[in-house]
Amino acid sequence: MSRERSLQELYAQDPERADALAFGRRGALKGPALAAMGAALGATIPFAGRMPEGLLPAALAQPAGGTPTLRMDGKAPLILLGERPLVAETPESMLDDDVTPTDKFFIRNNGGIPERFAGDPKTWRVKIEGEVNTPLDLTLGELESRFETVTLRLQMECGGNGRAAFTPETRGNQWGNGAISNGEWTGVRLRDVIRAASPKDSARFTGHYGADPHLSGDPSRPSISRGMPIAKAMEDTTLVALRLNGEPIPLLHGYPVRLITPGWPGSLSQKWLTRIVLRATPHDGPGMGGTSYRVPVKPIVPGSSNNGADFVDIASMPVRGLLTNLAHGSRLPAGTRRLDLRGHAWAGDLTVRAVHVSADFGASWTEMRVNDAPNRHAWQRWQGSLELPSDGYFEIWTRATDSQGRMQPHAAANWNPQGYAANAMARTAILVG
Ligand SMILES: Nc1nc2c(c(=O)[nH]1)N[C@H]1C(S)=C(S)[C@@H](COP(=O)(O)O)O[C@H]1N2
Ligand SMILES: [Mo]
Repeated sequence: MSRERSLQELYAQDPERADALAFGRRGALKGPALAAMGAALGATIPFAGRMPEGLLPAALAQPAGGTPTLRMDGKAPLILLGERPLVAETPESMLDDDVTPTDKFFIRNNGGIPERFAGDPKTWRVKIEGEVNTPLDLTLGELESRFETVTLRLQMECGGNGRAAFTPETRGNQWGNGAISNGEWTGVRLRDVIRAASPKDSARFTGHYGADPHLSGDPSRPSISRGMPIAKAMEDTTLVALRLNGEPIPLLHGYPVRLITPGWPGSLSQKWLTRIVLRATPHDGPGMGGTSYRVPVKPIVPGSSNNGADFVDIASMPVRGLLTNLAHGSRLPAGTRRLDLRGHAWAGDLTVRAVHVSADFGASWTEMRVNDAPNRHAWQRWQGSLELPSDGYFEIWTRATDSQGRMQPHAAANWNPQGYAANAMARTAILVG
């Protein structure tokens, strides 16, 4: 590992020399340069001959100097991406549980964190208004007594998950693959609440409001206020959630009530929920329109500027799989030839049909077993084993396929200015011996 660091250090100090050492002048890793890099990694690279040209080994594609860590009561040591607003990512190896423990939930705020509601949570009010015949102003106590309560495991993934894979870099939090959670949520169905308000025929979209203050301090500005087509709001897995993993929702995650809109960008899961407006036209709050949570209909030139005119709102998130029982950068004992692997995979509104793993830079793939989800919109467990030919440096590539046959690409596709919906396959570097 110390020799691995030495090439990383060389990259930090003298990137040109490091590149020449690792890749040679043509940007391909070959001959003596390859041997040099194998030595720098502290290992041979048994499948080096199958490495695509110009591929930067995942072990080296890490920030020099490490990443800052969140230190907070009640939260695991997540990767701290920003303090104002507070944003933190879950390392992939912390996502091994079937139900994500609350302390391991990633954190994404766009504004401040509101004061904890001091009153009895049953007296918090949520309004349903707009294109309805019977506007509602209900306390949480009334919500719970009027509507059926359900408990479901639901994936919630930030629209920017995987953003760090885009080239050129896009603006926003540089998420790896860990802006995903699969909690056990208890609440009432948004559908039942909307029906109780007797929506008019003109009610075709929602708009959501929460109690978090805008970073500017201006009380009239929502920090984020997104909305969705009524069909998604009426799905029986879209919840007005009151409990997470059997407990009141922690303040950071929306206490005392939030939306959970699984399978679509996490920004539709409004925290600290105060109000839902039904609308005849798409919502226009902060986070709607332009290039916000929108992707090009036809691919655009990566790095080009664009006002989002030919963009569409992201609906269902794309397929993704994670390897969760082997951390990136793990070192295994010499002689290890069989890896027992497991992880999770999900595909927005769809299901996952297959997960394959490769240890030879994608030249060959081994199919894993994929379990059914316990309920719609929960992620799926996959597991299986993989043989290695020798000691050395390997990358385990994990690639999921959705129920319509779409696979994760090798690199982040459909570049867009704000870097949404990147679902490049996961790469986990390991050293055997
Ligand atoms: N009120 C409010 N709700 C919000 C946000 C926010 O900033 N304010 N962020 C959204 C985004 S972008 C995501 S990805 C999820 C993150 O939820 P979490 O912090 O509980 O993981 O909350 C969503 N709901
Ligand atoms: Mo997000």
